[in-house]
Amino acid sequence: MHLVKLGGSVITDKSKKRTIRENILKRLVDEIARSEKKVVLIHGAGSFGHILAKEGGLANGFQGEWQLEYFSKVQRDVRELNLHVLDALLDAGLRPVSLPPSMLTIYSNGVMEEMSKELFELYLEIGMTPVSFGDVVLDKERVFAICSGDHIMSALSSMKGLESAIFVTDVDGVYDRPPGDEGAKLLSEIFPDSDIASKMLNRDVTGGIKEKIRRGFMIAEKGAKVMIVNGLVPGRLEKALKGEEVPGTELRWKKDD
Ligand code: IP8
Repeated sequence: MHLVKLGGSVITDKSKKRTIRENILKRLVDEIARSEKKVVLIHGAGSFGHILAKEGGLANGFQGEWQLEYFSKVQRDVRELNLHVLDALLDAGLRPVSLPPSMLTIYSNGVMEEMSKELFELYLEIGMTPVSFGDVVLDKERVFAICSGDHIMSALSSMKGLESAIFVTDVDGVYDRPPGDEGAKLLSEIFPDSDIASKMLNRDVTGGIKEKIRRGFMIAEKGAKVMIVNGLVPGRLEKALKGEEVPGTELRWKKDD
């Protein structure tokens, strides 16, 4: 089976509140269906979560009662996005089932305590497509926390029979220098001790790609193939799922495996 995370910046327009990129979502979901692979699908929150979560300061936990309204609204909005994803999957002939993190996990000081893999495994076994997504969840110390899709990816990395984990983003992968710079080269693979990985993992870069790389290596350590691919280019996700060569970056745990 395969874990696929559709990034929020791919399936939504991140700059406009609650705006879906309908055609891209539809195409990516069709690619999953055409691959005929067993997939657990995770999606990010994009403009259905991040804008309001930031306004409500939800990432830092409880500071005042006023934030609870934001907690509710963001939970509501990411469910709306989830319904769009479920509809797209149904249209593609798959049988999705939604597994919201707020009902599967609890956090402690911003860290996920545990997430049951059993439900995901059982739904897959009966031929359904489990779908989970970035959400706002309860936190024992901070009252609430943001559970990102990347957290869910690594939490599910010990699922039975995991072959690959694919992070679908709006870039080709990891570059040897900022992608806008002249001569920047796409790296086809990186290792935890690569120069670029340590640069990415230090504080100088934004949370998004850094967290993906950190989580990606956690999954690679367990033995699955981990890829970052560009979801804006048609066909790449389908090929990656089928194990075919695609431009992108593989996150490898060791040089000799
Ligand atoms: O888009 C974030 O999930 P992500 C979830 O996977 C919220 O990072 C509610 C902002």
